[in-house]
Amino acid sequence: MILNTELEYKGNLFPSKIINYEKNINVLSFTADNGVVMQITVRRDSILRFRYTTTGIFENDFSYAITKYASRGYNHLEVEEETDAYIITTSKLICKVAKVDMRISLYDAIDNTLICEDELGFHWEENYANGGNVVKMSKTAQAGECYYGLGDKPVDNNLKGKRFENWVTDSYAYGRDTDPIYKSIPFYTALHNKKSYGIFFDNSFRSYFDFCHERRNITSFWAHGGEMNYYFIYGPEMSEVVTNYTDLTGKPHEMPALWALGYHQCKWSYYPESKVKEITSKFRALEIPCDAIYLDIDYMEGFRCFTWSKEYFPDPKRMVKELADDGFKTIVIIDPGIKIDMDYSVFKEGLDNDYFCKRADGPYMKGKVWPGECYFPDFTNPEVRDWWSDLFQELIEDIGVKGVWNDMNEPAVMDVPGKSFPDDVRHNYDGNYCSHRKAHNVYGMQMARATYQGLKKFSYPKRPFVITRAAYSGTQRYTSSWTGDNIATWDHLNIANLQAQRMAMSGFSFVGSDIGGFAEQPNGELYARWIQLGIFHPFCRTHSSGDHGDQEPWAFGDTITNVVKKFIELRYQLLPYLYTAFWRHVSDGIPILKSLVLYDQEDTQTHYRNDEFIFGEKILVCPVNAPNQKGRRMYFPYGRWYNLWTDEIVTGGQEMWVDADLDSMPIFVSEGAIIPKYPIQQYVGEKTIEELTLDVYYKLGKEASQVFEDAGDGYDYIKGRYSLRDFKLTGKEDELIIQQFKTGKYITTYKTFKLNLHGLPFKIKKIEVDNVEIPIKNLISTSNTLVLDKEFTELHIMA
Ligand code: MIG
Repeated sequence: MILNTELEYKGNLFPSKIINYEKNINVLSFTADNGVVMQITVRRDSILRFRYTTTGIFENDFSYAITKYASRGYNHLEVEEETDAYIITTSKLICKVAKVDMRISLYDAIDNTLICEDELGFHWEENYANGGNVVKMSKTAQAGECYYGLGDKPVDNNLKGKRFENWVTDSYAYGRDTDPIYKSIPFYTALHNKKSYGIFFDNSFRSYFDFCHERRNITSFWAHGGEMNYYFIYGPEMSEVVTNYTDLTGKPHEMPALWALGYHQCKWSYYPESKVKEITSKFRALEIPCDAIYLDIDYMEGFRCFTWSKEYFPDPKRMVKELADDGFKTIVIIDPGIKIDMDYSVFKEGLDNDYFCKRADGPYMKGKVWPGECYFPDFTNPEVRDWWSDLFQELIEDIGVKGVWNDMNEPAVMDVPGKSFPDDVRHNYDGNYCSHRKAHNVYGMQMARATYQGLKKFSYPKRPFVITRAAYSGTQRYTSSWTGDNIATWDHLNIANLQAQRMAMSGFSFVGSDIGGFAEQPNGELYARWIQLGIFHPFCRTHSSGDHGDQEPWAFGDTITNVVKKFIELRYQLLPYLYTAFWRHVSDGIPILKSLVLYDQEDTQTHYRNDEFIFGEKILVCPVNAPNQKGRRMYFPYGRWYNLWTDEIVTGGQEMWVDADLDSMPIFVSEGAIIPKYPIQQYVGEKTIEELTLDVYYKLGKEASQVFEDAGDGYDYIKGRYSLRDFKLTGKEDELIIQQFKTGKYITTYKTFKLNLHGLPFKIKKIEVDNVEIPIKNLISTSNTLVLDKEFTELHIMA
């Protein structure tokens, strides 16, 4: 049996001709002569789900990826029968089902262009070893078609020409092109002829995607078991494909606490307590902002989860409180392996209640991890998740820990072939009992979910904070994530950039890398350049392995410390901007980072770009990614861009050199943007915000910007206690107009805005606020800075 290739196998089986069609509201079933049934569910005008069974009977319809909150409903649905095909029409799509062999062709309903077409379509081979089938799908690639997405793959943005495997894997010191690594997100976005669609293959078995690698004009995907079950998501805008996929698999259940968007410092490991304090005090002494400090596995007693080392951390509650008084939130690691030890209550409870995973014939799944021999909770059992969530009570409620970091949840097991559970391990899978072949890719997700459940319960009314290493589609609902054990090399800076963009494109925005690299040690220049990139990643944390030397902002000499400080300060200034982007992500599924192709798919120059990306809606960033480079060439998307440092304007649609000494990096602001900024704080909440700075970038024409704020924690924002400012900027040759529409019941602490007007083409002669002229002396004319009451609704600045 050839499992790893899609075509070169003579045992492929195919559906035969359709002999029956039934329609049940939005579920259309087609039965072939040889018993294959294809079900098409019209979820939305632009989302069709395809399921196939070769036995005539579908499995219980259960998915960890799809959220119950996903939007449903369509405007139009019509099915017609023609001689050779059934034609399904919605307001966005036309789907043709060939009667002779069930092959599918999808067209844009508005202009009839071909979007996606089956080549062989659905086919399968019998899996005699395990039962069931290897289920396969192949589609014809269109001319110039490009592919993006697929989670954390450490490769260039455009996936064309490559093949990938989805099997969540602990990948210490992975590199460019290592595959698979920690996450399994079987979703990609395709683009051709200015139109974009996506495919989400919701199958948790080991799966493969081939983008014109095996055969030049064919894209295929297949899995080692389960159903051929995929969602076709039509755009035509790539941004719609991504937001629709995110709607389907879920947006984060809540906003992160604002502090979680601050800077985090981590190491394997900071211990004992005095070392932790030494680090946190140094941040404050050097005035480098930081919100979170991490404890890696050495804080525990013999690596037993939910315990503390008496020697290193004799009084965790006191320590956590003292750190909190200094503005530091303590975050601790929790792994899945539970040490086999009859005197350890977590182990005892798990054993007594039958919560640990077992092998096919009954013995426990025993594996070696940090604590020595361990058993592993079956997080796919809802009862186990409840139990697990309750274990966090002491840690969170009593000791005051603010976040939990789930590691090793692929699950990683030492000293065994495959470095994970063997295939025969049994899982509950929420009542859909199965082997590890099916549960492997969701195990880490379900652990993070159970952890999230615990943090949510015991942090309430504050917001939970969780980080996970392993993930399957949908994990973004519960947690943030990091990209695992990278290396302190320049190429890994590039990889981190690609992974953060790719994850954002795959519905999972709250992601960052181990800044500076986990394995080995960066030099100061690499660390500084990586910090510059890292402050633009939604999750911003330095982490490194202890045996490779120090990796704190001050570890590389004063010059580097100053650069690092400057950029972390910029992160803190941009917090309201990032928070607004996060709110757009949580409410509408809009990715926080946008690869250039996602930003402007019509510009073919963007299709193979890797380095530049859009942070939020308005800021264009390009990391400097090679040593001793005092700048770099980069591509500017269409539009006009202000250099953040000099206010110089660059016209997009071209590649250009940008100067960037070590203390700088290419950062550009889209013209017309209004960028909100907070003062620099050492940690979120250190200062009461007395004034909101608005950097206004003049544009001839109109532009909209938003600022979302709330209490920065808690759930009142859901009840309307938020402040949303919608700004409309209109620039004319001799006038700049800014209108403000405010909604929400939250009252921000500041009373005034400080407007910095960038790029005004005229000298200000007259200012009107809500139809009343104000004295020009309110203006600092040297810098075009103006302080105004925050409640203005219309501002005119005139020549
Ligand atoms: O086998 O907890 O990716 O971030 O510091 C290594 C120790 C286990 C791997 C994680 C890394 C963490 C480390 N862990």
